[in-house]
Amino acid sequence: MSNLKEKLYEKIAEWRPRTTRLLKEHGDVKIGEVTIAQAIGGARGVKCLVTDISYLDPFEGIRFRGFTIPEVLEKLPKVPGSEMPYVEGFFYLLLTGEVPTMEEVNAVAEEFNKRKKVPQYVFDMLRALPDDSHPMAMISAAIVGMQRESVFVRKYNEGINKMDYWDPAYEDALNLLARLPEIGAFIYRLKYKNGDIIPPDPKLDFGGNFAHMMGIPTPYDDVSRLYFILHSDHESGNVSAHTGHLIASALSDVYYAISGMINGLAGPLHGLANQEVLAWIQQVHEKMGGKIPTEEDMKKFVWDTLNSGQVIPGFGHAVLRKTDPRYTAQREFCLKHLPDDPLFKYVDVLYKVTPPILLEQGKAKNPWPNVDAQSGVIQWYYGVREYDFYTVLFGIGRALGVCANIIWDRALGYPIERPKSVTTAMLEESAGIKN
Ligand code: HAX
Repeated sequence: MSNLKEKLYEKIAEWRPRTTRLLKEHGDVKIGEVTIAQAIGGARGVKCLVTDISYLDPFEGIRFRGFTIPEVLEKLPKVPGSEMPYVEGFFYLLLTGEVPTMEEVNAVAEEFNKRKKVPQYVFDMLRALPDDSHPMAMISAAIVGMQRESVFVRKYNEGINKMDYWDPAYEDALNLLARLPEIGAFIYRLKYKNGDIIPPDPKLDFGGNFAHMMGIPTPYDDVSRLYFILHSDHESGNVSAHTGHLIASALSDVYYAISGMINGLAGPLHGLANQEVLAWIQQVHEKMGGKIPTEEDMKKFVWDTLNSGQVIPGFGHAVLRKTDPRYTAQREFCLKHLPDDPLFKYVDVLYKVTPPILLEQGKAKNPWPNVDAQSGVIQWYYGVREYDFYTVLFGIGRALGVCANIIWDRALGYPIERPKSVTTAMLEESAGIKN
């Protein structure tokens, strides 16, 4: 057994009695009430999911296994000569809750290395897709195309004990994660660089290899590491994480679940907002004839968008009630590495004018920027200007968190998810009104 799997095995054995006890002895304790607004309004704030991988406080932002973003960036072992930690070490943290030693990071890197060969049929399939396929549709297809390789399905068909489901789920997750950087970079080079593919370098880490295959020099390796870490997880209720959890709850394997979560991430109100931000800024740029807008100019663009019934992409959040610390981490990177970049200046002006306008409009519960407001700027600066591709980067990162969740879901024996619906007439009856 690998180091990571052994550690996970110990953690699962420690954790299972906690879940069993809560269910058996305290299953009736209420943790919330559901209102009509929540039932109609997308289950906002309804507490009915459990995860120990990350927790999102509305005012503090995300903590991964109890660590804030600055703590994660500070505590995890760093790639020599880089500012950012190994993605491999971060995955170890997500899965086990412990900060790994350098030796443990190397063992995860070795695991990924062993498993990272992408089958030729995936490339053939991607090449066969129409040229105008969206990169999110391409990566989703590539992932589900590999479903035939699922260890979970094989073991399930052999009659594996329910208590051991987590083990083949772990195998599928590691096999898939190890391949995602190459698949992502292949899609980029196929679609936007005339199919001039750069082969992987087995000596490089997850983020470093991705940057290498994208064909972008350092510090893009650090950008990639930062990006994959920041986007990995945002507790369980967001569309992508929830979709992955839901699909896997039917004991559909990791390939089905991650392909599905990618499809949810591809919505403009969720992960696709990062490309929407760039598209929006591009429009402003054109209207301004390339000039950096003043705050007064920018206010007019924001109001025009709102008055035409559209949202300002990159602002607002279903849970957060302050500036997203993932936005702040990227802003700090920009201040250090690209403070004079014109696009960064656009986003900066947008940051100054948008929250007061959203407050004045009085609709958005959170007027502050989210992760997607800043991420495109960094990609653009380092040469990834094909903004349709940005959500693929988000998806590779998000796969780390969703895979970690699925492994733990199986380890703790979470059942098939099946909330109950009611009819409008039942709601009216509960409210004491007649139609
Ligand atoms: N611009 C304009 N209006 C906004 C807004 C924004 N950025 N954010 C929220 N609103 C509006 C909503 O559309 C809603 O209007 P209606 O009452 O007319 O339906 C109202 O304010 C109340 O919405 P809310 O309760 O504050 O927000 P929700 O929980 O319903 O939705 C969203 C959260 C993130 C979807 C929303 O803020 C939004 O559409 N933002 C812009 C898109 C975006 O940036 N998405 C990425 C979010 C982060 C993420 O998941 N990344 O993957």
